[in-house]
Amino acid sequence: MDDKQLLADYRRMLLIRRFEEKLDSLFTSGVIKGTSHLYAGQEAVAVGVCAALRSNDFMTSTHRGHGHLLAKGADPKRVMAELFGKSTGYSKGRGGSQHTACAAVGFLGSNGITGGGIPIATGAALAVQMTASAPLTKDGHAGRNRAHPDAVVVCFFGEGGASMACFTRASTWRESGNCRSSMFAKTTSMRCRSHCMRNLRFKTLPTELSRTGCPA
Ligand SMILES: Cc1ncc(C[n+]2csc(CCOP(=O)(O)OP(=O)(O)O)c2C)c(N)n1
Ligand SMILES: [Mg+2]
Repeated sequence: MDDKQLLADYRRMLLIRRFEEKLDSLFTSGVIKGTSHLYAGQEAVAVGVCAALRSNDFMTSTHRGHGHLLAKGADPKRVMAELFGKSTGYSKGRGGSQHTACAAVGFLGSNGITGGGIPIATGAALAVQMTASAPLTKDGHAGRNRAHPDAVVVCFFGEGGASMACFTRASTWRESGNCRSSMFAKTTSMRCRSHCMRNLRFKTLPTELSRTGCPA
């Protein structure tokens, strides 16, 4: 990776941090109603992964989606517009913090379901594989809805998602070669875990991964 790329990645990480700080103050002061889950502190994960992706690769997200969306190359003004419920937002202001999608950068959506991105990524990876081998149109074109044949689908999830049944099923599909997706889990230290996390039947991320045969 050259200096230019490193600088661009550092700028994107800084953009995410500043964006999240602003968002935090907007929510805590009540300017934006409701709640939001910040991505601050994890910028390097998303930006590092996105540095290896192309714009026509796909990504699924979590309830901490703004960081992923910005790392994938989204326009911060349109992300903020979405959070303000404006029609200029990526989901026309109807998705808000946890339900934004942006087809233009291959962002298949944030969502509030723990591990919810896992089945979406598995389905998208299967769709890429199926459309890649589909015949071309009569005039030799790939067709409007056809993904790039080498498209990659990346799935971000927290360690909470690794305790969900869909994680085990998706890992089995992946290992059996039924689909081609990459899964990136990040873990929260025990000290920071929420009450609900402690109630999940979950040990540690490496334990869950080894249970399914996935490399940790
Ligand atoms: C299916 C489901 N069960 C429970 C919840 C309630 N819940 C909200 S956040 C959360 C913890 C998620 O932990 P993790 O995936 O590690 O993400 P983190 O918040 O640590 O980034 C839970 C259990 C949920 N949103 N979805
Ligand atoms: Mg966690």
